[in-house]
Amino acid sequence: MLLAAGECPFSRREVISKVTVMIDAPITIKPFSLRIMVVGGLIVFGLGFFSARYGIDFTSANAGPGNPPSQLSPQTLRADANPARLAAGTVPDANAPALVHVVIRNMKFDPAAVELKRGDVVEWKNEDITPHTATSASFDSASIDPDKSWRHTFSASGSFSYGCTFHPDMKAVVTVK
Ligand SMILES: [Cu+2]
Repeated sequence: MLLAAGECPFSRREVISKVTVMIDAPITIKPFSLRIMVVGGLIVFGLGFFSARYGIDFTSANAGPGNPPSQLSPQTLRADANPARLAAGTVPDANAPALVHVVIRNMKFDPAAVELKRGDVVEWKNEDITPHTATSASFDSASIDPDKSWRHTFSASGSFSYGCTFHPDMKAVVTVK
């Protein structure tokens, strides 16, 4: 049988019956189960929407009225972004101990004189290629290797002259008010 372009070898009736069989055969959803799927899908969607929108946690662990919201809920994220809480974390406390840095570089303490208040901490960082110490009558770092540091808390007021036991020329002072 010869066919012209675009002509179908099946009659119209044959095509309709084949397509109908293709549509009808594998899909056997009853109206009842289809309704359940639609309603169930809407409920799941609704719960998910309200959970995301209002931070409602439907899990049993957090269902109690007194329980705090879970860590990842939007409520927690909003609370963390609260400006007052952020400000409280960034405003420095005048009474908090300060960390004062002294760099040991080119055989010198830099700065050679630091002034702090009682309770402050001084950190000596050795940026030379040889070991140094920060040693006084009341504190002694022992050897601080290159790229290492050592900290000391000054709890008493006074003037503390110190130096490096390896290099007697290296002298500096810490004054505690
Ligand atoms: Cu030294």
